[in-house]
Amino acid sequence: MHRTAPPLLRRPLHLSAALLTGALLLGGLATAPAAEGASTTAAATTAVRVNQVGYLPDGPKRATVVTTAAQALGWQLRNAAGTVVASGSTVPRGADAPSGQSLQVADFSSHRETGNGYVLTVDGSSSVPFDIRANLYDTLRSDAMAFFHHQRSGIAIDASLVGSAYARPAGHLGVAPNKGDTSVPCQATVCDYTRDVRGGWYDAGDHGKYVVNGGLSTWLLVNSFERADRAGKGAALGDSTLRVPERGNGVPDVLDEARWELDFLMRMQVPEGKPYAGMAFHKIHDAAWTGMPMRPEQDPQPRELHRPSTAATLNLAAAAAQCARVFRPYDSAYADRCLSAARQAWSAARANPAVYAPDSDSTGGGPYGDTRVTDEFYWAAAELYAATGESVYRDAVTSSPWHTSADAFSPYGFGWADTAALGRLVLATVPTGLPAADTARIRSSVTAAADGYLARMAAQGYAVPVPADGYFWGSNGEVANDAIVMAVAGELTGEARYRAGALETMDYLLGRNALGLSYVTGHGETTSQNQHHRFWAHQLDPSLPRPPAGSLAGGPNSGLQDPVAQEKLAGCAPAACYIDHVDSYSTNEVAINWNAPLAWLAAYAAERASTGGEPPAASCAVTYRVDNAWNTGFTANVTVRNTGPTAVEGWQLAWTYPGGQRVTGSWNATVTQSGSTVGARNTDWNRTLAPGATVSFGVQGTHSGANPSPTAFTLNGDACA
Ligand code: 9MR
Repeated sequence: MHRTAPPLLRRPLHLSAALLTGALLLGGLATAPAAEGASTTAAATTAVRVNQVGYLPDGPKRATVVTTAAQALGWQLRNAAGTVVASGSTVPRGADAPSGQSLQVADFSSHRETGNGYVLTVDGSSSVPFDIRANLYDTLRSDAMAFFHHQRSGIAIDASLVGSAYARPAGHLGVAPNKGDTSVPCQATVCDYTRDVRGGWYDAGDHGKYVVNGGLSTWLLVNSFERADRAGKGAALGDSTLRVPERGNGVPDVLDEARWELDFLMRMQVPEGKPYAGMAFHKIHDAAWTGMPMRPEQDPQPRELHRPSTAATLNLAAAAAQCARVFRPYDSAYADRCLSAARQAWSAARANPAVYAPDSDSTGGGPYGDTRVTDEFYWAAAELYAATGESVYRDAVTSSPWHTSADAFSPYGFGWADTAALGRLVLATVPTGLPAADTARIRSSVTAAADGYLARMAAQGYAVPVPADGYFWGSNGEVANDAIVMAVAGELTGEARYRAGALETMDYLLGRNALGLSYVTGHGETTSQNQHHRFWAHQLDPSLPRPPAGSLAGGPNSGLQDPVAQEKLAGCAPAACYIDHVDSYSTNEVAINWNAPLAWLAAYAAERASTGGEPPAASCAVTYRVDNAWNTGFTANVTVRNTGPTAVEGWQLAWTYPGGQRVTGSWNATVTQSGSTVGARNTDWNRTLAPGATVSFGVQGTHSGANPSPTAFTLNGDACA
């Protein structure tokens, strides 16, 4: 099916017949027959579809009921003891085009009491049990982030971090039978030298490493940290919070994980003195598709570098420029290295603006073909401008058609081939020298896009932000990407409906959907568990593990682009075109660009809201002492004590001045003020606040008349005593 695309909008996302043939090779040649008796996921057992993990106390709580009834039905919410704690009536929604089902919606958002084992009953059908609790997403945050460590190439995956079932030797370090990735030749005619392109993350269920997708996924992980940090909650992804080998190095763990890929991306840059210097090779993968199953270190195929592309070069530029900004407080030398790589990539892309990766290049790896790169130019320019403030990048931003196009946020979401929205997100959230009116316009475009997603959710029984014809390869990633836009709109406006929208997409991914299935392994009662992967291929070989908890399936794909989907899913409604079979790579693969927005969203949802929910116990105490005050000025000393049980790695203290005071200077902290709100952030040398330890810093300011001291403080977003 082809859609008509406005001039700047992405081409239709369903593949053409020619490409489909190529795409079939992705797994078709690679796949062994399913083991005898291999089962697919059992059909959903209940008509009452809920988020199987549960709901946040202060979040929306809706369920969808599959029913042919036309009139409203009564619903009852029971606690674990079986007592009805809330009841009400459903709202009939009628026929739902994406799912092909007739639906009603039950809304129990007003029930905020926490507990485990709630069950929602409608018309004789009961949901699976679920929880209502504030720490609902803590585990998903670390599991979804851990996916990237599992996918690392070039390093042993250690049992101490992942458990013995998932431990494996390093893949593609030049140890037989591997033939890569320490000295990889180009495909014939592409280059006459070899490159060391070790490391990075395997893209998905295959062993390929693709710069386009790697750049996007890295950007999303780093962006998840940036977003949390802006909210004063970066510590949740800080050092020693995730299962990564770099724990304890003083750098937020999510940035350590991103760096593993950033290092690889920079290794993919064509060296100086060679043709296309500064560009990035589009991808490196096996010369021919390997069979299933196959652990990375057992892959005997020759590895090859494929021709550089403008799109890959610009994805590298964007991710590396973001690195320069975000890594600077932790490692300025690395930030410099990233910036230099980003600048070189940008220049090389400008010199070679139309080197396109073809869709036909799909032997042994996926194509990631893209023949429209104006949006990649826009995204890279936005990041380079945010990193440097330089006019050359500002001009590239403001002269891009994507800077003013109404299509920067497509109804089909952003993705590896559609990156204009990422440029908008950068310019909306990172302070730049753009005129205030321009920034306001960009921010409005984010909220307008979010409103579009909310409107679509409101019109659908399962509250999905994608249109009925938007269920293509990786639709679950698209859903999560849309949620990111809503979450950022919430950050920009403070309006609760955007957070609610972002959280409701989590409901969709975790079970409130056409199949009543959680698409995330290990999170929910009935979950995907046979995602397409060469190592986690338990369905093909029972001695191998299933995908680890926190792995997101690609999701419903009405394109049916693999033989299993074609055989089993013919005639499916778009939102039901999914099968939990290891060979259905077009509906059931995992991929870094789908788990990255899941991890982003899980980190967002795991944050405790400032109101509602379970108030966390205070783990800090603050004294604010005015040392000197004169007519219009004052100095004050602020002391923060960590009264909690764990070290705080990187702190930000925030307060509000009640008397119009303005901060004019500070020592021992970096202090910024916006309106009456003040934020004080650690310096490089006092960033660690051990349990029981204190840190003091000073501020100088002005006041007029009274100089009342602030009375409430938050440390990394949590209230202090
Ligand atoms: O996510 C990609 C999807 O948008 C494309 O339609 C599809 C076919 O080209 O490829 C997907 O990406 C796959 C990549 O090519 C190879 N590694 C696995 C990826 C996820 O299926």
